[in-house]
Amino acid sequence: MSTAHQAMVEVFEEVKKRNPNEPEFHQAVKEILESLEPVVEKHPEFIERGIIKSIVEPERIIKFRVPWVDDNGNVQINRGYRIQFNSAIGPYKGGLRFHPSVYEGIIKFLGFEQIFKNSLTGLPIGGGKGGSDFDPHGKSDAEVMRFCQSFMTELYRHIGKDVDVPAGDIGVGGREIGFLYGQYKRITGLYEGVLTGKGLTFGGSLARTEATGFGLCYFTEALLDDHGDSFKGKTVVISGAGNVAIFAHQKATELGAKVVAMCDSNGYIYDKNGVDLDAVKELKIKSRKRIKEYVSIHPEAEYHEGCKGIWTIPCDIALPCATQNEIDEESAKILVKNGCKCVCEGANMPSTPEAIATFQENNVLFGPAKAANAGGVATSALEMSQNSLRMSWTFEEVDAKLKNIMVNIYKNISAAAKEYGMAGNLVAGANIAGFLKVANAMMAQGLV
Ligand code: NDP
Ligand code: 2IT
Repeated sequence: MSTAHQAMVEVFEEVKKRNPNEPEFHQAVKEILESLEPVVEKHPEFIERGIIKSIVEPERIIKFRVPWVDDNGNVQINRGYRIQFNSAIGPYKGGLRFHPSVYEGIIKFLGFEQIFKNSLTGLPIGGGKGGSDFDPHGKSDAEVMRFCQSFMTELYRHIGKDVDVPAGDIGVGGREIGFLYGQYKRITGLYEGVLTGKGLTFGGSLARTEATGFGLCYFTEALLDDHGDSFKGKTVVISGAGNVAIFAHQKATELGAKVVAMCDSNGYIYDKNGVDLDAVKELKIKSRKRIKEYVSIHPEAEYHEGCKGIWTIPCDIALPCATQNEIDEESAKILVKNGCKCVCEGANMPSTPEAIATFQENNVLFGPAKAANAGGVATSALEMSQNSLRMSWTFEEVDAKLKNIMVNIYKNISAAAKEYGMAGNLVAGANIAGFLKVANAMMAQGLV
């Protein structure tokens, strides 16, 4: 057994001991440590100077009570989190997730992955993530507002435009960011770019709403292009029907593909004629309804309860854009059997380790989340720049920068994989390229 391997195993054992019952965090850490073995073989100083041990430990974890009153006058108590994971290359940056499944382990895995993703963007942003076990489904706008105000009443003291800049994630979109921003401004009196994904009338950036889905398709197109292929004429399955999924559909379609299936947390729709995006936008963005209702607009389409079945629909390209671990080994095998040639991750950690191994063993082109979905946070960083300049760029300017960033991410991770003798393994390439910049910054700054 090599010393590098032994050292990584020891760090992983310590992570499991320190963070018990957090399987998602363990999963994210294990993948990174495995990818970094060849790096620490070449650079033992990353072990000797404690960089590996430090990078898996958050700089700070903030955990707080969020009391609010529902429309019936009942007191509700939720739990809020902000994990400020790593500030070596810039202020903490990452979304807030409001979903009943949120607990410390989810925020920790997301915050940890965010360090490497943000590094890959090439922009000066550290890694952080936050959220709550609050479920916005079925809540009135007034309830969501009271919840957001209470959440920010604690969070405001921990964030700031040069300190920590939260944004959206599952369950947190334009409405929630607006309420959070209003409360921050009210408490602090500061009109500053403390959140991204803001409305266009108060400091938001054009193309931020579209950025993660568009960026995912720019990345996928770069990967396909490197293999002499493109989206043109391809059949695509996209899970989710939220912010990322909707704009992935829009861009994939613009690039010549046909999207035949989408889902929400209850079930999936299959429309062999191509999913009508305007209908999905109307249902999921405007009316906050269930995707099931798509079939009342398009009776020729099918609706099936449960999400897993979406991966049984034959496709050339799969873009998981819903949630973590949504593609397991069984689903991956079905995708491969049905001829799927490319999987790029819009969601964070949507494929289990076994699913990733299945894709790699079968030569499926695989774009990992840290790289493929980095367009959202990259455009958030562009929003921060515009706020600092007190200027706003046009949609075309932001979109062109986004595209350039995604193509560069593809080139950089591809080159890193090759440099470490794993050509084509973009999981390793993303983990290594993302790590090196942060690790070098940590070394230069000394023990902090
Ligand atoms: P949204 O809340 O806008 O949409 C999430 C979608 O996924 C909804 O359709 C939701 O269904 C579905 N979904 C959520 N949880 C589950 C579940 N447990 N099982 C099945 N379906 C589920 O979130 P986003 O589109 O912003 O986020 C989607 C993914 O992309 C997440 O993994 C997020 O971390 C990641 N991401 C988001 C970025 C962003 O900029 N927003 C940037 C990078 C990554 P329902 O409508 O029923 O709730
Ligand atoms: O996972 C992610 O990168 C996001 N949810 C976006 C974070 C951000 O700060 O824009």
